Amino acid sequence: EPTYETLLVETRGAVTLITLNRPKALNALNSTVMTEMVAAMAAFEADPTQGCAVVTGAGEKAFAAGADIKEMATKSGAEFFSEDFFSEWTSKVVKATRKPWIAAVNGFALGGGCEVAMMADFIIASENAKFGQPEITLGVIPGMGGSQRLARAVGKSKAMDLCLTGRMMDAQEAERAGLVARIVPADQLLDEAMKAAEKIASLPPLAVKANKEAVNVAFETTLDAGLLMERRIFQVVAGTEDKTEGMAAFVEKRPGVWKGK
Ligand code: CO8
Repeated sequence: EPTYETLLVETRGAVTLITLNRPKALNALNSTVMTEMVAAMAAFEADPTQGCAVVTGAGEKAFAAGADIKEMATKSGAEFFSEDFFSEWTSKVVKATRKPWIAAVNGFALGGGCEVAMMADFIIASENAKFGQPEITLGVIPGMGGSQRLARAVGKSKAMDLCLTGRMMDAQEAERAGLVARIVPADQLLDEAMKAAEKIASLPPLAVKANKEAVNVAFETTLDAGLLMERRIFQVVAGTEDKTEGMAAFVEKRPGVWKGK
């Protein structure tokens, strides 16, 4: 397995565990993290033995406390624009990844940290997780989806509240608002996230990709177009060998054996 400067990446069975690993900077996201995440997610996506990934943060304190402020402090507007700073999170980490990945949020998920968590297919939070978009306090706005994905996840009022005041919300508030799928005790976070990922990785892989694709359509289009897409995706997976096997296994009261075909 390749080694990274800012990530720990390990495969555990069919699950890839990616740990953001700059604990002294509360796992702040710099250009190296970005480049390495692109590589690690591409490797996960390309590896046929891997079915799901978990992304978490090193240390007790933070998932990620945002983009690296020290790196951004001296960058000019023209540099942000010419580099199209951090656009690859969306194009390469999110859009190019058809397999699911889970954010296991173990502490602060602020600014870019909250935004990376929202790029995951879902969030499992420890009870001490804290979410926020404090960019306003730095004289800027969210730049990796915080104004867009957060508004879609929790609605306009709470997204405005968080972006305009820069305050943090705790795991309970985030779960009530629909940002977080589940809250678990801090010492069980990784186990629970790995269990969820193992479950996903044990299911028919084409159906897994199809389910992810279908739910994502809901964020991109009208209800009518989305319902049509859902039927079409259903009709595609209904033609797989895994569908024949899954329905036969149900009738025969035995577990299915998946081929990914
Ligand atoms: N960047 C760089 N270093 C950081 C960051 C960060 N985002 N967050 C924490 N650190 C560093 C601190 O500087 C400190 O380092 P040092 O020991 O060298 O001084 C170390 O991590 C520990 O942090 P603290 O001492 O501050 O720890 P506390 O427990 O006192 O506080 C907090 C924890 C509340 C999380 C605090 O660290 C904090 O407020 N961090 C910044 C949070 C923030 O503002 N995040 C948003 C950043 S902006 C952003 O993400 C925009 C993304 C869009 C970019 C794309 C543009 C197109």
